[in-house]
Amino acid sequence: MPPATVHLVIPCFQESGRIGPFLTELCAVMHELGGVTIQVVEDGSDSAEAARMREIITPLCLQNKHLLPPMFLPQNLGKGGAVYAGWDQAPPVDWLAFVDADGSCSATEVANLIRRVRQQPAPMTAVFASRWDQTSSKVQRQWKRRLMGRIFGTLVSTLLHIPIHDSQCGLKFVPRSAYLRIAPTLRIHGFAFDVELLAALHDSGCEFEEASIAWHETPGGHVHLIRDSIRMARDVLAIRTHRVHKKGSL
Ligand SMILES: Nc1nc2c(ncn2[C@@H]2O[C@H](COP(=O)(O)OP(=O)(O)OP(=O)(O)O)[C@@H](O)[C@H]2O)c(=O)[nH]1
Ligand SMILES: [Mg+2]
Repeated sequence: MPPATVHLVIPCFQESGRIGPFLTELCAVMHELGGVTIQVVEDGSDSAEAARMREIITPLCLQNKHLLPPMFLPQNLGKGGAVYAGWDQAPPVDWLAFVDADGSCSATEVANLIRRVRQQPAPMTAVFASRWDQTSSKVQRQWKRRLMGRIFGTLVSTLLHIPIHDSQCGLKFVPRSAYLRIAPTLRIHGFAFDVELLAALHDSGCEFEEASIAWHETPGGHVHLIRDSIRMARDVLAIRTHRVHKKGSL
């Protein structure tokens, strides 16, 4: 039987300075693996940035059939909005996935997780990469981000009663059939979109599992530790309220 197919979206905002080496490596590794399409979704950066992204991606597209032409969104939707825009236009694959543009998670790690999801007899259980294994020398993050990640993970699992350690890791795989069922209910497009995605999958009966990965933080991140954490915490509260209204209780 041919391996399960995967459509891998890379959400990008102002990433021309970081994406080149990672995208090149990803194209090579996915070519070896087969059955994977990759698409960059450029999330409404300015026209100069869009031109720089075209300069990087066009030659790679010519060399790599499995790298689809990039999608340029007319305005900035947020990371979740870009991921969903890519997933909504995906070819009819078995798995939808996204990975961060900065290469903090290497192409080899992406391939490892693809091998892992392909072990499922049919796509059933969503797989969320996790940087939770604090003892692992494979996870290199600034202590501030590590701490905020812990606090946020505890907030998510406590408020939503969903056992997860790292809801924000930038590599996730979702069975396409499960996504299609919940897509009309998804409203959060910012950095907390993963939390709503997780809750919607959970409530729709789709199982999920966390998979430890290696992570080497790349400098130049866009997430502002205080400002974005406050926004994300507000989004988690909104997700909780919405769920309570829908289900009557948690
Ligand atoms: N589409 C879209 N993607 C964004 C936006 N902001 C950030 N991203 C993407 O989200 C991913 C993660 O952003 P990063 O800048 O790497 O975040 P970070 O500050 O390094 O945080 P961590 O990677 O979680 O430690 C990257 O692929 C970014 O391009 C945005 O406004 N829109
Ligand atoms: Mg990053």
